[in-house]
Amino acid sequence: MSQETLSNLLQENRRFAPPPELAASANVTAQTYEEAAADRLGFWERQAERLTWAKPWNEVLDWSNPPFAKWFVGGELNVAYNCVDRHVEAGLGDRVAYHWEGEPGDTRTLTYADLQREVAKAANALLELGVRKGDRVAIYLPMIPELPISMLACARIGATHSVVFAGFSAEALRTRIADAQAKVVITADGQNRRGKHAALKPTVDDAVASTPDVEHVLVVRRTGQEVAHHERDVWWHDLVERQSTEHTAEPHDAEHPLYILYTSGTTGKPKGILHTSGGYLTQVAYTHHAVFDLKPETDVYWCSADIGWVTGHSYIVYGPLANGATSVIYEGTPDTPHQGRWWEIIEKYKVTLFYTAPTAIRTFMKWGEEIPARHDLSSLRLIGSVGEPINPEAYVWYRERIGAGRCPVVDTWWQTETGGIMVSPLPGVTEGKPGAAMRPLPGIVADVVDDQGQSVPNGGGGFLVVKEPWPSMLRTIWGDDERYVKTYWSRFEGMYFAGDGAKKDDDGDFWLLGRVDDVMLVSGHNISTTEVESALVSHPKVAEAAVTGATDPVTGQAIVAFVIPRGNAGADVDGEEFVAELRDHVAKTLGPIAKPRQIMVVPELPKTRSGKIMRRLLRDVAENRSLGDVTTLTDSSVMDLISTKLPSAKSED
Ligand code: 6R9
Repeated sequence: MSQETLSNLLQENRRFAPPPELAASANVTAQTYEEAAADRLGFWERQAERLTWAKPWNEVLDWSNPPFAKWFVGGELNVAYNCVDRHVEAGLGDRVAYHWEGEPGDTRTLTYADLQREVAKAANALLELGVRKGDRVAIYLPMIPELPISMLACARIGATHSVVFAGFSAEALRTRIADAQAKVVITADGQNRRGKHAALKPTVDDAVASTPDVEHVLVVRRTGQEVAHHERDVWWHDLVERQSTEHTAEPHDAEHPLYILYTSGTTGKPKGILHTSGGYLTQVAYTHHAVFDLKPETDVYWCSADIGWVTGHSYIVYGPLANGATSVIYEGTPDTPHQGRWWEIIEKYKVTLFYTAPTAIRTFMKWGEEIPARHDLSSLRLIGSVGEPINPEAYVWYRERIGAGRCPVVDTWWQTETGGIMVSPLPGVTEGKPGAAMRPLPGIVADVVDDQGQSVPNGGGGFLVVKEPWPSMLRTIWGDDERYVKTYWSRFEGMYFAGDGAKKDDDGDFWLLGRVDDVMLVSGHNISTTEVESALVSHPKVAEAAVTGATDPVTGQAIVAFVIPRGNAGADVDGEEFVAELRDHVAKTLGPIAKPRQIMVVPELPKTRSGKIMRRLLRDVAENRSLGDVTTLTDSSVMDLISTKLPSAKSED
C-alpha cells in the first residue's frame, strides 16, 4: 500500500463568487488562462510590453543552462525610469504616488513629479559618494519615504540594493552587509515605534565597526534623537538636499542585478536571494494589475507590509509604481495610538485595495470586531492576504468584518524567491474558497507532486513545485550558485521545490498546508499544521492557533497546540473544560487522528519579524528542550510567557 504524501482532512464548502460589477470590468478575464497556456512565452512577452524598454529583447527566455534563467535577453531598461519618470512624461506628474502617514500623525504626500525629483537627487548623492553601477548599497531604514527613494536611486544608477529590515540586530545587519560587500549603508537616526523613538544608528555603528567595505553611512534625520558622529557618516539633509533634481537614467541590461534580499530562514546562514531587472519588473507589474485589479486612475492601494520584506519590495515599491498606482505607506504599528489605527487610515485615504497578512487579521480577531466597526471602510473594493496560509475562519472574518461581505479576498501564495505572486485567485474570475490560494496565475506552471515528483490527483496532498521558469524567479543565491541549485532544484528533477506542502481539492484548486518541515507524522499519517490550526481557529472562541509535533512513544509524533482566545471569549478560557472542548472540536472537524494530545492557552505566539509563526520553537517547548536559535524572533519574552504555561498543560487520553 502506498503511503499518501500529505493527508487531506479539512472540508470547506463555502464559496464566494466575484462581485458582478468587478467581474464586468475586471482587468483580467478567464480566457487569459488559456491564452497563456497556449503560448506561455508569448504571454510573458506581451506583459513585458507594459514596461518601457530602451532596447528590445531578442529572446524571451534563455533556459539553456538550467536552473540559471535569463529573461528578455538582450533587452535594456531602467527600472526607476519605468517606476517614476515615464509616468511624469505621460502627464501624470501630479498624481500621488505615496500618501505617507507617520506614526505620530505627521504626513507627506509625494506625487510622481515629487518622486522623480527626490530620486534624481538621491541618485546624484550616491554618485557623489562614489557608488557606481554594480556596487551594493545596504539600506536599513524605517517605513519613511526615503526608503523607496533610496531603492529607486540605486536602481536608477544600477547599484544593487540590499534592504535589511530595520528591526534586525547589529549582528544580523553586519553579516548581510559583509556578505554583499556593501559600500554604503543608508539608515536613519531612529524610528517611531509604539509612540517611542527607537534608535537605529547605534545598531549601524555597531555593525559597520567590523565591515571594512563600508565607505559611507548616509543618515536620514527622522526622530531627531542624538547620534554619534563618525568620519564615514553623512547626513541625508546635508548631502541629498543640495543635489540637482536632474539625473539622466541610463538603461541597464534586463538581467542586471536589481536587489538582494536575505531570507530570514529559520535555520542556517541567511540566503541572499538575487533578483534582476526586466523579468522581475514585468511579473510584479502584471500580477499587481491582475490580482488587485488595479485601476490606477481611481484606486488607492495600501499594502501594510514592511518594505524590508519582499512583499514591500514587490507590492509597495516596484509593482505599484510601475503601474502608476497611488499607494499609502504607514510608518508605525497597528495599535498606536489605538487599536483602530489601520481602519482610521483606510477611512482617511479612502483606500480601495488593501493587502495584509493572516497574522494581522488574527490579531484583529483577537482585539474584537467592534474596533473596525467604528470606522467607515466602505471605500474598500478588494482585500488580499499573504505570508501564511489563511485559516478559513480568518478569511471569512476578514471578508465580513473588513470587506463587509462585498469585497473579494485574494489569498496570494508566493515567496521571496519567486519575486512575485504565483498562485492566487483572479478577483473577476475565480469563485473564492476560504483558505485556498486556488490556481497558478496565467503564465505560471505549478503543481502538487508526491515524493516521487508525480503529480497528485485531485483530492491528494504533497509538495508544491513550479515546473517552468517564470520571469521574476530568483536568479541565484548571492555568491553561492551551488547552494541555489541544492536548495531549490535538487529535490525533484527539473522542478523548483518551494518547501511548502499543499493539496489539490476535488476541483483541482490549491490549498497551501504550511512548510513541509513542520508536517507532523502521527500514527503513520502526514498531517499538516495548517489544517489542525484552521480547525482550532474555526472554534468561535479561538483567534489564533499554532500546532507542532512532539515525540510520542505511542504515535511517533503527537499534536501539541497553542491557542490564543478571542477577546470576547469570556473568562473560562483557561480551564480544563475549554481545552477538552477544543480537542473534541478538532476531532469532530478533521477526524480523531488529528486530535491534539495537548492544548495550551497562551497570550502570544512566537513569530518571525514578518509575522510568521515559529513552530520550531514551540516544538522545543513541547519536547521540554532548551530553545534553539531565537535571533529571528520578534519578541523573546513571548517564549517566557509560553513556558510558564507549561505546568497547566492538559494531557489526556
Ligand atoms: C511573500 C512571502 C514565503 C513563505 C512561503 C509559504 C508562506 C506566503 C502564503 C504562504 C500559504 C499564502 N506563504 N504566502 N502560505 N498561503 N498565501 O511571504 O515571502 O517571506 O519569503 O515567505 O510564506 O510558506 O513559502 P517569504
